[in-house]
Amino acid sequence: VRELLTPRQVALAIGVSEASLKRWCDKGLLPAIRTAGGHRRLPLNGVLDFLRRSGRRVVRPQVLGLPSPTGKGEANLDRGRARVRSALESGDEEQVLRLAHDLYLAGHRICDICDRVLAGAFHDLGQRWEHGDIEVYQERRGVEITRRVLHRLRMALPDVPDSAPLAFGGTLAGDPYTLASSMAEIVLREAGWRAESYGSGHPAATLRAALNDLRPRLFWLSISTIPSVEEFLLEYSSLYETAVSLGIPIAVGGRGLGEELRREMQYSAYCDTLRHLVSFARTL
Ligand code: B12
Repeated sequence: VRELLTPRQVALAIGVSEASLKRWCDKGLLPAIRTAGGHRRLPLNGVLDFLRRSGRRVVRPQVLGLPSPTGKGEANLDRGRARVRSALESGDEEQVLRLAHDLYLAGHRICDICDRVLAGAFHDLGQRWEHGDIEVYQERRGVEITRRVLHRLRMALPDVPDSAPLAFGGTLAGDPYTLASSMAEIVLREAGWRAESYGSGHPAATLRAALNDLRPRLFWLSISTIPSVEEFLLEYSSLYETAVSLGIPIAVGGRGLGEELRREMQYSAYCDTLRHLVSFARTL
């Protein structure tokens, strides 16, 4: 269910008159729907998209359900990474949410926010954990915060039509890493795909069944850790064969895929980053 706002709320949030706002709606600059009584209602994701494209600032982000002062803050990806890392470490969810939205409203693509800011921050957190600078609970809490922030980012994106091509993916059994697959979902949604992450820990057989049942236009696998290389190669090749027989491209990525292992595998695309996934998806 989309969150709907009144013209008055949106005017207040952006700091313009209600009359200007209604004019923008009539010109089609801002998507609006009409209630049964004929009143305009604006979906939150349409408002955020408008703000992003027009470069307008949010004066009262609270009205849009965003933490104050979202919309006039961080616009730099490298600084964003350091600030997200520090906010994740201290468990400051509002700050992570604010930074992610600031970067989005500043016009950055979701794939860059994911690759360079969020994944970058986790890379730094991992190193800090390795050196004993932070506790495991801080890292795990950070994963939960990021999961919720990704959900909010997904809600902020423009709607994807039912007719858009389907893509799905996840991780194989024994691989508990969930964030990269959730990120693949939202970067593809930003690119106009009906993308869904099916989460982690799938036996290859059930993914083969999903490919057969749903016939997506693209399938992704995130591979972060591999308990047994031998078993992985067997499971993976069964999946690859199914995908190929159905004409479904398979994109793989993740820390678990070293050069040597990749030589033993077949795939349609190997991606270092989510940005690569978006580029590959564009060619399909
Ligand atoms: C969070 C985390 C966990 C969590 C994950 C929870 C969850 N729900 O996801 C849990 C608790 C499972 C965990 C456990 C462990 N972890 Co851990 N973990 C991390 C941490 C901090 C972040 C991982 C993450 O999610 N990053 C965010 C994602 C988005 O980034 P990414 O994985 O780099 O993915 C990017 C690219 O690879 C690519 N990508 C990935 N997949 C795909 C797929 C496609 C299709 C595409 C296009 C792209 C793509 O795009 C992403 C964005 O740029 C990393 C540190 C790090 N360097 O990342 C350590 C890290 C991976 N963990 C580590 C360790 C040691 C462990 C444990 C062994 C700890 C322990 N003693 O229990 C266990 C092992 C678990 C297992 N079964 O393997 C080490 C691994 C060291 C090594 N050489 O292998 C790391 C590197 C930390 C460190 N510096 O020491 N961990």
